[in-house]
Amino acid sequence: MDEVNLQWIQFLLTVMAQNHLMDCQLYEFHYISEEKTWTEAQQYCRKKHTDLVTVISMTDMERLNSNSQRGIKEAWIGLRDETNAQRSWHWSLPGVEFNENETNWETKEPNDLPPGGQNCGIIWKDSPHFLKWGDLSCNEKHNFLCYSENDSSQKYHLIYDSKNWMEAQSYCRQNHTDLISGKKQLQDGEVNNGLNLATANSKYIFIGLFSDTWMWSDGSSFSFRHWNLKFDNQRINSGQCAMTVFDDGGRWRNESCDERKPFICYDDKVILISEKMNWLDALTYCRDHHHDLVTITSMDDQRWIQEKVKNASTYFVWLGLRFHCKLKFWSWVCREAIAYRTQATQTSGRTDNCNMSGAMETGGRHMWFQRNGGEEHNFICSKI
Ligand SMILES: [Ca+2]
Repeated sequence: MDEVNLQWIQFLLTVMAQNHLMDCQLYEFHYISEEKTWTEAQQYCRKKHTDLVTVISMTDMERLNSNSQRGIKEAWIGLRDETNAQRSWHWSLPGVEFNENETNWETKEPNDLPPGGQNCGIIWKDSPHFLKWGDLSCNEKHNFLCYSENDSSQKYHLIYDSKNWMEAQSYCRQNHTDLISGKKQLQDGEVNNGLNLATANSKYIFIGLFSDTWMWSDGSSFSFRHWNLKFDNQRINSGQCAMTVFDDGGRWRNESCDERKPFICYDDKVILISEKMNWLDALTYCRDHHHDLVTITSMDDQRWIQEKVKNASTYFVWLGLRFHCKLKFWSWVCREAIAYRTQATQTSGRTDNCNMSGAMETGGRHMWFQRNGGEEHNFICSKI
């Protein structure tokens, strides 16, 4: 195959990626205008679709807002605060999971002091507690740290306005990406040396750490929240449910679960197959029984699949990613997409081996690896 042909094929794939990306969407939303209690809505969604909707990112929120139906002002989503549920810590930035083994709490923190408890995370701006984590009331107003995903010159920003935690989160999402999240970001040299944290106007600085008792109906662990600015997590929400309010930009409000509201279901378009097969058999299986091996075209897709692969029984899970030996490039089986490449495949060897396919590790950071197509792993199919 000569150079011209190769370029032509890549061009075609890129063009198709722009036109048909919708075909590869991993989950679909369904607006139901009939008013039901949260539990009735959950039953309806589980019967006719997959479940009440799980919202994993701002991209999802934009999708929900832009597809919202005329006449529906607010709708149940799949988030519920079960009575006496266990409180757990999360990071604000989607995709960063809170890990008990990677913390930097100050001694005696988190201590959840009364009144009302302490559900939001701070760091100290100066010694002797410099950069140590603590918990604090979310209603206090402090300076805060934002994280910018797409700004290579300055990823971290100390904001000298004093805001409560929810306002700080909103500010960071509007002007940057999110509040700073995860131990790795907080240990970045740019934060502890580049930013002069001692110049902050407040003793404490809010970070993207928060704790709550809210759980998704489908059991997934996504930590994305989009509460209204008056939301008070310290109030007892026990036994309440969450809805999205469209004239408030889709921001969420807590409400008694017995109220009757329209609601949003979702259809999961991917399925984890717990059988072990080589890549080609996995591809054939998916095409016979479902649609295709899964294609990942965005960070949100990646997160959606990460949640799925946690239930796999193998160390790797096949994706619809294959190496074209003669043309020397990787592509997705879903014909349109070669656009998403940021999570570049880790190369454990040379790519001259012709039987190479892409797999995601089921643990760790869920990176992609090139694996010999003859290996047998679980895999993920997309559905029509
Ligand atoms: Ca505390």
